Amino acid sequence: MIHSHSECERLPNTKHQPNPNQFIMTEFKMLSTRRPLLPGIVSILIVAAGLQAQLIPVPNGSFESQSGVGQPFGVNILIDSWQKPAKPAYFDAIESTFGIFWIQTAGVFVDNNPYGNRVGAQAAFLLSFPQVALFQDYNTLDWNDAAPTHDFNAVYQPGKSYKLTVGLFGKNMTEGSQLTLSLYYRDALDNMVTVASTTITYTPAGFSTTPPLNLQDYEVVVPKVRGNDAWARKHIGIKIESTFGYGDGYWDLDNVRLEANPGGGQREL
Ligand SMILES: [Ca+2]
Repeated sequence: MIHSHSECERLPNTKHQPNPNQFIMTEFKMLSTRRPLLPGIVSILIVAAGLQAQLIPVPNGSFESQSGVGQPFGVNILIDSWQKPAKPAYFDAIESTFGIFWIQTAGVFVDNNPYGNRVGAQAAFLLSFPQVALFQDYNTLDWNDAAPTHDFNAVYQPGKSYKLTVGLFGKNMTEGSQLTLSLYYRDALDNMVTVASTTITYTPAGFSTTPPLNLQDYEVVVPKVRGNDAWARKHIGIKIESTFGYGDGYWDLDNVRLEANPGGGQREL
């Protein structure tokens, strides 16, 4: 237990006052005397809790907002908490030729033709054009943020490994279309630098549309972070990107989960 300097200073003042911690400790000692097994059980519980995976909340990781209720096709292209990349130059021609706007290439939708393992009422989609993406880190801006909210506030802590899991399904795409899931950090120049990634390749057989439909979990794992890794103590970023395709189909996704795992008991500071 590490006490801060101010806490140490405060201790003498509380000496002659009722001290709740002292009372609890006294009670605990009495219990221990009566039940000698208890301290052993307590230490086992502490060890078990220390090794459990810790879920890190990902804001709007279930794509429930903004709601698509009442919108055409139940789709809302305004996604809270996630940022969309700027329109790439190649997409100007798509906009003028096909009338599809960059802002429309990703959105959330009311899942009326449901995936059995969807969470909540909505999922998200990315059209299979290259560079269509959703990403989120400590400093990203969603559609109506004037300044970063810092709601997604997680760092790569030395001694822990990290796992990103996303439920995915691909539909109607050219075989070989690809989506990449990444965990990244920002370097000193604010560039996104990938720490680990997983690329999923679409095949009709791999994503059979014969009911019942279920999203398939894909994972990205960052091995135990070491203190001298470039990403150590940097904020975690999540990116979901259509990396190859012709825009002829789409990827559906839901239930973005991020967890930290204590890495085998050895701390590296
Ligand atoms: Ca959802």
